[in-house]
Amino acid sequence: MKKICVLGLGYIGLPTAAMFATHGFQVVGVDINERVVETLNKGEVHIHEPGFKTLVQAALKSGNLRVACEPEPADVFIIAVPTPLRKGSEEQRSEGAEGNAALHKKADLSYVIAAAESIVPHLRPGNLVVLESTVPPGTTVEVLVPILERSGLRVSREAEEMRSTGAGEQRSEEDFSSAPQHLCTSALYVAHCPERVLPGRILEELVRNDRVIGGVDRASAEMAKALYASFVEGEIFLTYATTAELVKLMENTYRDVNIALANEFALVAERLGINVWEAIELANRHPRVNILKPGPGVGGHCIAVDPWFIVQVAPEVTPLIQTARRVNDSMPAHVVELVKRALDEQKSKGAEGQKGGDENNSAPLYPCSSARIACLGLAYKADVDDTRESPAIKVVELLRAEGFEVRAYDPHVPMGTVPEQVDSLEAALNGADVVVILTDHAEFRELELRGYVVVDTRNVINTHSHKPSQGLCLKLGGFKACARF
Ligand code: SAJ
Repeated sequence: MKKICVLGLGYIGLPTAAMFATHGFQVVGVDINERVVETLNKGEVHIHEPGFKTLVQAALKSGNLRVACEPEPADVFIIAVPTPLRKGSEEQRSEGAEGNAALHKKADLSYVIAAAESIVPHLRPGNLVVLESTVPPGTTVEVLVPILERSGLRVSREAEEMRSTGAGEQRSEEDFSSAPQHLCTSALYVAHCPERVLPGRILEELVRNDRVIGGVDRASAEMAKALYASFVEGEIFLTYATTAELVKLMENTYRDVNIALANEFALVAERLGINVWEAIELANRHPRVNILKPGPGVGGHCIAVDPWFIVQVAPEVTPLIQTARRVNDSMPAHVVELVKRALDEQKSKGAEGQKGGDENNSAPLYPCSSARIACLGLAYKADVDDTRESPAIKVVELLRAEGFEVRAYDPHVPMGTVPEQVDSLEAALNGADVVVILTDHAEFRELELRGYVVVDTRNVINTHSHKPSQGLCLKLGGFKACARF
């Protein structure tokens, strides 16, 4: 039985380890976080995702999955550790072609490097090392392979030729598959096999999605394909490692740019006083148009991060990608503007009937310090507990900085995530001057909020089915059209 050592037991490493363990492999899952290892050893799971607990418990019970804090010798090593943006130096300057300073963010590869270094003493001839973590193009060949070769083992001559000539970058799949195989028994096999699963549907997509596997040489790609074919039901496509790295980043960048376009359309629609949600629905009736949804911004550990990994390797030629990131990052501030507009609108509505109102007073109609805002949703998207890069958290922080009294509620997110968090919907809504819907959790989709002043950033309030009443609903991207409900 082949032995696999999986490094990193997070959203990707844990289900991957469990999947291999339930498909006949002997797996040791390694995490540097002792609490994660303790939790798993107790049969508990630290990640909330449909089906996770059952799968992991089955894998542990079968005896094929063990968890540990240190790696150990194996036939295959799979690295599935985080690659966040660098802290501290988040905004880094680079000089563009015309000398314009561009600001961009860079990948923190320290976890990948540490994981790779930790397996060096255990590497044996014939081992396969797979990098699953999302990384800037070139990382497998230029960062991972040199670390692994400290073991004294070498990748094949073919891989060395491809690396030294840069031939890999120009290779089509056809060239790649006809590449010669100069393999000797002491070879080290290395591949990049990026994950593509959607949080909320991880287990299903792990099995069903097509996979792209990039080898540093043909033999590495083939070895990785044989391994993943044990549970992947989708098609598996082979290519060069750097191509696979770029493919993964292109997928998420495509989505980020599309969402940025939707967000820009939302701002345009607000100026025009039309409803962008209706406009997008109609535009998407065109057979070749698929505009995604606007919202409070883009969160999660992937889409808000990965486009920067492309920018990092080619800042001068990626103005579109950089602009899309900034458009999406600017949305939380826009949500705060909508909250202020909602307060002003409500206040002026109240003031309309009052004779002798102070017409010369240009101060905001509603002083922030006295307004209480209920924020519904902290997770980055519907029906998950994940708050990484969540635009909802940014909105809470911005509202706090403006001096509003904030109460945040999210049925999926553990208490204490933000200081303003309350543990019930009632506590959040009680006395709220404005209710902001930031995440479209199932629990919020059927909410009865009539009578409240609502800012709906996710289009969950059906304004058509509500009769006019005292309430007010401002929709992101539909400012005037959905003004009252
Ligand atoms: N969002 C919008 N409008 C939309 C769709 C999404 O504002 O129309 C926002 C969401 O609210 C969320 C963010 O974008 O804040 C990202 O959500 P998502 O569901 O689009 O994607 P992720 O980050 O959960 O997962 C993505 C997926 N990539 C693609 O669909 C191309 C997933 O398949 C990847 O495996 C994952 O990134 C990853 O790990 O890279």
